[in-house]
Amino acid sequence: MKIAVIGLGYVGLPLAIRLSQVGFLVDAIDINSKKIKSLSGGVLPFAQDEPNLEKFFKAESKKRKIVYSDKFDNIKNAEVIIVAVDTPIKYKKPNYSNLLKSISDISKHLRKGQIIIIESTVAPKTCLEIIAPLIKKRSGLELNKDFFLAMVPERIRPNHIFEQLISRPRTVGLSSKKQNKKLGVIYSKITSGDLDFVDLTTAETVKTVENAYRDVNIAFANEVALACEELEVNVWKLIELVNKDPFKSMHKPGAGVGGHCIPKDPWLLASSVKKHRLELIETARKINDNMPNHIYILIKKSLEEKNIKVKNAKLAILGYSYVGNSDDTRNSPTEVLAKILTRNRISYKIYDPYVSNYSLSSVDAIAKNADLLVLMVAHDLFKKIDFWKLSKIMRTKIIIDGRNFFDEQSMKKKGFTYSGIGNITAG
Ligand code: SAJ
Repeated sequence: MKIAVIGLGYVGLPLAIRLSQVGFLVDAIDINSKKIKSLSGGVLPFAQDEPNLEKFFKAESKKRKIVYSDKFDNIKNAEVIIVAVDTPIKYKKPNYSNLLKSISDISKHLRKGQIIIIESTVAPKTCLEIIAPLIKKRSGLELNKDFFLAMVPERIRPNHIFEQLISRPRTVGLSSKKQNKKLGVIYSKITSGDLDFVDLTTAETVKTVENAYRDVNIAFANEVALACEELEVNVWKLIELVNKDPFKSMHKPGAGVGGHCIPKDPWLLASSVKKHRLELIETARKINDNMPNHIYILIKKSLEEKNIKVKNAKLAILGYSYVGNSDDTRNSPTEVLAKILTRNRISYKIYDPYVSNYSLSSVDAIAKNADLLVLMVAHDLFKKIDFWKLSKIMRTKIIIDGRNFFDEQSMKKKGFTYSGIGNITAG
């Protein structure tokens, strides 16, 4: 069976590789010709440090079962077409421009009997109310008569892509039960996890709700952290004790919620629910989006306690990607903090070993003569920082820990004034 994959990003490329691994012929399509040239030449255009991605990519390239192309002509030979293009939001509403362009391009070459699978995250009812009508309009083909539609939301996280792709359960939404068997054949080869067959809208809602669930839980942890700062309780100790109850599982407060899933999917869900205001979900988004600003408040507080004028301060910021040990900077909380600092004309330098724009520097270089070091991203590499050395080159020794990453006592022993999200030691 030949399968086409449209959109070769963090989801589509690993999926194309996985499909080849399990024996399918794959037409891997992306409109970015530079990316296609790189892939066809055996060079990964991104995420080289994703575990196994480079190894598996090169192994499958040798088998020559994946054809990389920036053209849609070949999809007529595919039995199944999987769409994995990005579906960002703009002003809290879905921005489907890439998705609809892909669907239109696919429709031009669609033939009877094909199945289109959407793995991109979309708002509930998008398949039935936007995608299916667009396919009919562009191809003249009828849903469930000439073509079938499926919604199988991706469930992978950067740094764990293949580990999750081959094991996570998948929700398989279908326009017609007639395709259960064929989708079952494909996805049972991709993953050993359970396959749950549902309708299209249920599948769309499962994906957006699971990320809204995570966002609300993170927001709860963040709100408790703010309460703990006022109560002068260490939120990390508090969470450890709360989670000793087997029925509790508090998430981690932090310097912000970034990435391409969590900040976006709650708004996709909310965009489809018209009659009921999703107050808790929308409030959670506001709490999480405010965390970089809260870091700024902690920075100001720490500087003032040392009688350092904020406008004269020099800051060193550790980490720019949205999550530890990743080069992915989408919705980076550090980007938000940097904008706040710039707006307040505060001098800062950023170092992130994973992000090319910020990897040419070093911890020492940004810490030299700095007054305050703020950790925004929990890169394992930062565990190796020599704070004895930093204590000699920084002008003032202040640490703001945005991820409960450093050991408070160890920092204090080295002469640093330490505070962090949910952990404000008096004075
Ligand atoms: N974060 C917190 N506190 C937490 C967890 C995360 O502040 O307790 C922050 C992170 O620092 C990051 C952001 O939230 O900035 C997102 O982190 P994430 O761990 O949720 O990572 P994502 O965005 O890659 O989430 C994906 C999601 N998977 C899919 O959308 C398919 C999410 O549903 C998964 O739970 C997550 O991966 C995972 O844990 O696998």
